[in-house]
Amino acid sequence: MAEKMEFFQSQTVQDFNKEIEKYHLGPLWNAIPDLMHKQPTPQAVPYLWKWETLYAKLMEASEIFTPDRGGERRAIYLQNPGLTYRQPWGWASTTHTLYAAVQLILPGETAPSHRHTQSALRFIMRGEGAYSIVQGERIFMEEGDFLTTPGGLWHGHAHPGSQPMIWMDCLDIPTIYAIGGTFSESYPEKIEQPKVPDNYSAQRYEGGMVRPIADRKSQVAPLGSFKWPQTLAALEGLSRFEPDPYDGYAVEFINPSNGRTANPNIASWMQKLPAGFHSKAHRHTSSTIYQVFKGSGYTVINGIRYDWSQGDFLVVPNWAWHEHVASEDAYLFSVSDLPIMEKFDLQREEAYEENQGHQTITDEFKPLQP
Ligand code: GTQ
Repeated sequence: MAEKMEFFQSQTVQDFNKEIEKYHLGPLWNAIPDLMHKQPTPQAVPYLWKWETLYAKLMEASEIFTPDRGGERRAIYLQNPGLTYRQPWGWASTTHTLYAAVQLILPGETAPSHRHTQSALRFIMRGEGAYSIVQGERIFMEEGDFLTTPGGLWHGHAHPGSQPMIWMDCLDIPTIYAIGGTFSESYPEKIEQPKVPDNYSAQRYEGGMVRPIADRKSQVAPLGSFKWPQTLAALEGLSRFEPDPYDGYAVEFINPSNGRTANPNIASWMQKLPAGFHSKAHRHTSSTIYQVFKGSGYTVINGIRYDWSQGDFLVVPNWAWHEHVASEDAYLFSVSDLPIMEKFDLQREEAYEENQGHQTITDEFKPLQP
């Protein structure tokens, strides 16, 4: 070992490393420990954004920015402090693979139709009356609804209702950027016009887990929105039985025509943690962004306690130990890059074996307030 260190620090090696740099060449012997470590060493850090901050900043944004002025959507994204300045133009995404944002649309506003290769999904946090138009279907949104807009589909939003609406966006922007797959274009008109009846797809799936026979053929997004009452009913049925030791009562939004995740690159779950539930700790190669839809509790990530309540967002980076505790009945919406990891055959999971599966809490996270 010492001999090895001596070799790396020797003048001959250091001079050579410097010398080849001039020719845009690099010595593998220097790089390999940082590139091929024993296990994932995430750059994203665990982090929590409070609802009060997100709400306050969205409201401030509404005074200086409209979808007509400047950009096209009033969205504020969550920048992981561990990724800041590491990405192009100083931007940072929420995890190394996914981007999450909160978007506010006011009555009378239109966010123009466009399409891009990035896949998107939305989870409705507050309000009602706005619609998203996807594949010619006006999908009216209500609290707790989940909407999927896989890459390549035209989508725009408009708000004929009467109260502000806020939802969570999640897209695979950093992944598509990293693999050089970015394409995007505006719709020729401001917003696409309806081609099918309003809420068409949700009506076709009103019964839940039965599909119209036409949907035996795999389609990109045969069901555009998953309504909260159906998701809740699924969780109520599930919660008559034993919870999963790590995730409580969790359901995944799926594409009914092929059984895969509703969004091809992003897994989305809704989970119920009943009051008093304390999960076991585990870790996995996928990273997760949680949105606290209802309730309160805390999550211990790598020994640090993150207290959360309604409206907060929490990031659990890849390969981080985590366990959840619910103080009152809690409903957590979450997104993860599991489908991306699965495509590379890299999904792995490990249980925390010590101390009956519970971490020792060494500190508490202090969130920033507005
Ligand atoms: O609403 O279409 O947060 O295209 C980022 C990109 C939202 C959207 C985002 C988008 C959208």
